[in-house]
Amino acid sequence: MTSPIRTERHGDVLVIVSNTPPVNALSATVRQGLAAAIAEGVADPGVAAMVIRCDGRTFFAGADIKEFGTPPVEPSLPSVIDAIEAADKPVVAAIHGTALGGGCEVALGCHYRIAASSAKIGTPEVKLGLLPGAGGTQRLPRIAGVKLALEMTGKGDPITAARARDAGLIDMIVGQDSLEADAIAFARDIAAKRPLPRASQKTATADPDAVAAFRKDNARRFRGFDAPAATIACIEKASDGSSFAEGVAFERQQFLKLMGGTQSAAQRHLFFAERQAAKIDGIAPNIALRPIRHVGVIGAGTMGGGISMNFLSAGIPVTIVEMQQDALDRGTGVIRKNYEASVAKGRLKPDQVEAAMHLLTPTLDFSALADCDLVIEAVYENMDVKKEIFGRLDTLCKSGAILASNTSYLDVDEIAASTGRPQDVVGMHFFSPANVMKLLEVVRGEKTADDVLATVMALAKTIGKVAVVAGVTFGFIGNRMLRQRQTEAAKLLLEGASPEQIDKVHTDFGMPMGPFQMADLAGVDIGWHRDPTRIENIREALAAEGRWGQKTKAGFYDYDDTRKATPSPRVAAIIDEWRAKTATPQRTITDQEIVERTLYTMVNEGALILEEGKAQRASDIDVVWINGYGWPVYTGGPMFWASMVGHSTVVAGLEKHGFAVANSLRK
Ligand code: T1G
Repeated sequence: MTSPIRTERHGDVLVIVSNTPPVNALSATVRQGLAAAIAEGVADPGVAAMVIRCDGRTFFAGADIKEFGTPPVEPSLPSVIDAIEAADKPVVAAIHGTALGGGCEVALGCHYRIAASSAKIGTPEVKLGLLPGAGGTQRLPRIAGVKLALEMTGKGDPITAARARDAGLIDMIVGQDSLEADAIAFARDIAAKRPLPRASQKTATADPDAVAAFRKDNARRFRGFDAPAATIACIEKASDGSSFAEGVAFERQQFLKLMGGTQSAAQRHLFFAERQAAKIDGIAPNIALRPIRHVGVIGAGTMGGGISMNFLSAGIPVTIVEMQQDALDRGTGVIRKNYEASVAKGRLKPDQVEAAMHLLTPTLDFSALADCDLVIEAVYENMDVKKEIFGRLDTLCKSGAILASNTSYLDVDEIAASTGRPQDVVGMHFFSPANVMKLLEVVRGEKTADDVLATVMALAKTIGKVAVVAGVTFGFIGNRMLRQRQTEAAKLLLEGASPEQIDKVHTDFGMPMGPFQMADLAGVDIGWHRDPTRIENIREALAAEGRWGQKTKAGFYDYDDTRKATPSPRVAAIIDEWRAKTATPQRTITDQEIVERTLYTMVNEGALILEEGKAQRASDIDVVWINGYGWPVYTGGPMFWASMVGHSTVVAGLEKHGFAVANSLRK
């Protein structure tokens, strides 16, 4: 088998090239090839310096994640990097694309690093529940200091080549197209320079204030995760006077502990699950897509405005339609306000806001949608209104236009049937706030054409969304499962649990909030029939009293001016009234019962959704809950979590409470 590593002599410079599509992952054969090439360069008297570079779209994007959990194959990455650093001739890393994880560590093992101006460098291991396990936690602070090392390894986001140069991580930035030539020239220039700068021989200055501040500033972000604390401990070890060897030994120990843990298994599962979700079973990956150059949005409310921002931010012109001028002005005003808020947070520049707003055409004229390639309807949830709109779009829009509904649970096939072109109709279920939430449920109707589905799935990536294909079923994937949780939560209230107890089980589990905190945020009056004289359950009793949630400073909780929630004696009284009214026997509800009835039932519903073919794969359901509902990342999503808990345990928990169990969970 030919090695993915080749060497090329450019005079007295040996260029070591990796060619391992798609992202030059540092698999066993790559490591073997690298070790052999370095040995070749060291041994060859005609070689004065070496350059390591990669073909394809990127420098090494890290260890091969697919190899994790399989028996280790020599040489290990740390030993390859140690060999690079120990070489008695300069080794220059020539970086393009993204030098990530083990790829960044290879670069840190080199004596010099040059990068193309668009390159990025980073240590994203923490996003896989790991830490840089090939010397990165020891070399990075020795070169770039404790503060930047904490940020890079603790948060996992890559930094630009310019920032890396300013931090001393990159020695020179060169043009995108001249990387190899400039690297060879650079290597030749420094070939005779000694001593060789080896990161392992540098020292990192302790910075306890930075460590303390980093821990404090990110406490909320790191809640529940194991990897950040381990990473910070390694950075501290690198700057507490320990030797490099002691630091690396500590790093290895921490790394192996995380690698063997459930959190990393969960986060690695999600890494591949998110990439898998983009694939549509039964449709060729190279199917011709429909061009989307102009998007129409119907409704300038919260959802319509947020949806429009996604396209504007991606440079795609949007025509937004409303019925009333004041509603239109309010909607476009909110869009600008949201953008300006991003400027205030330093996430956007003012000219970017103007560029985006320039692409927006607000109008009261529905016929302005005639030439759109995609029209997204985002009006309130009423089937007759939606069918009327799609009927008008059918006669108005050009042939080949994609007609999408942002409904969050209505029947997309019924909507499609109100047109003469159901093959062009699809659901695009955004999550609120639509300009922020990453999830997009793409609802495949019975007649939705393959190229329509594929076009929308590809478009999702363009607008920075994680898209998942869902079938037509009430509430699609996410909301259908959520309904199980909400239904059981309401029953548990009647039987003896309190909103606080139920919510605490969910927040302890790692959810951002529990069912009742979520109801108060979204609005207790959502879906309410608005008749205060007709009260059929606790929720309607609250709504009838104007307890609509945070917006009225009273819902299942009472809220002060800072929106801080406190348990409500009035709600406790209402609950007691309903317990009496429904003659529901009271009993002590355990936290475990709450888990079984509110989380296991969601897993069960997920299994039914799969059995009915309304989701392509279990991992898609995990992607939905992680990106749309804040399910804790370190558990991998409901279906992965259930497999870790054990299906037999889940089945037993469901049967204990008399639930009909999905067959697939019994397997
Ligand atoms: N290992 C194996 N496969 C990988 C991979 C990796 N590191 N990175 C990407 N792939 C696959 C991916 O599954 C997909 O496959 C294809 O490549 C394209 O990826 C010791 C422990 C580089 C920014 O965390 O962030 O080093 O679906 O769709 O959007 O300290 O991939 O086509 O079959 O994502 O252009 C650390 C992970 C590893 C970086 C490109 N490295 N990769 O994004 O393409 S741990 C990472 C990415 C480590 C050391 C430790 C991104 C990308 P398929 P893609 P993209």
